[in-house]
Amino acid sequence: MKNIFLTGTAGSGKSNLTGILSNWYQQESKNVITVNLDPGVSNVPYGIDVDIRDYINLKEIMDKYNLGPNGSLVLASDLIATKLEQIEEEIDEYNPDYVFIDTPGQIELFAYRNSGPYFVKNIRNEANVNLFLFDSTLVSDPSTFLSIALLASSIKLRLGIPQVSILTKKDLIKDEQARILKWADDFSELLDDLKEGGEIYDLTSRMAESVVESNIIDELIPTSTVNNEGIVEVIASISRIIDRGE
Ligand SMILES: Nc1nc2c(ncn2[C@@H]2O[C@H](COP(=O)(O)OP(=O)(O)O)[C@@H](O)[C@H]2O)c(=O)[nH]1
Ligand SMILES: [Mg+2]
Repeated sequence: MKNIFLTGTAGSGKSNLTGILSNWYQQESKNVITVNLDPGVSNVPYGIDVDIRDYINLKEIMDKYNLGPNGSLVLASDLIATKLEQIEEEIDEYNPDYVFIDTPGQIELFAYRNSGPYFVKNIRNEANVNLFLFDSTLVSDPSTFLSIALLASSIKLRLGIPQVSILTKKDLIKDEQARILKWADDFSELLDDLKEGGEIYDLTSRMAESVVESNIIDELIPTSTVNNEGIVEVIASISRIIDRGE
């Protein structure tokens, strides 16, 4: 099985894109399933095949350990790794070729604690890819763009698998799109627009240069799940990595 993880800041469009992409594979008669790894989610816009909430119950954790909503989410995220075997067994019943794995809204709970990276590194796979989502409503500001690009690098470091960068919700931005794509391509453009002076200039210029020149972002693919723009490009990118091993 080939695993496609979706990561990004809360609300960046992970669940929406999971729905659209898994549907596309289904329509192409591929053997595909979806896995929800977010123990705290209440509604998702697609049919879930394997659900972490069947193994981890947030309400039970709150009651049992006397925790508030935040504490129980942290504990629930830490428990994800302990359910790997059961999740794998359930996935195996479908014998899928492609598995779309929607990750928790709070990316820091998934990527910066040990459970998420453990899950990613140890789940059975012929190939893995991580789709990292840049929310276009956030990254049209240069300083936020740089911050999210650093987050993308940091996720790559934590998960250690090939990564595709996606600019979501392109229908919500207009002229800004061209600027954002320029920043992803050329750090001097980003630096110009940051207009940072003084003591922070040295920091931002080094960060911008390392993030852009290291090709962490490589290509930023603009998408919209409202009109399905960019979806074919994302699928081509996934296929290059997991089907052709590029
Ligand atoms: N306009 C627009 N809204 C989107 C798009 N993708 C997601 N959204 C909205 O953004 C919000 C968060 O999306 P969701 O998929 O739940 O994000 P997640 O927290 O990363 O899983 C929802 O209200 C979605 O309807 C898009 O391409 N265009
Ligand atoms: Mg979600």
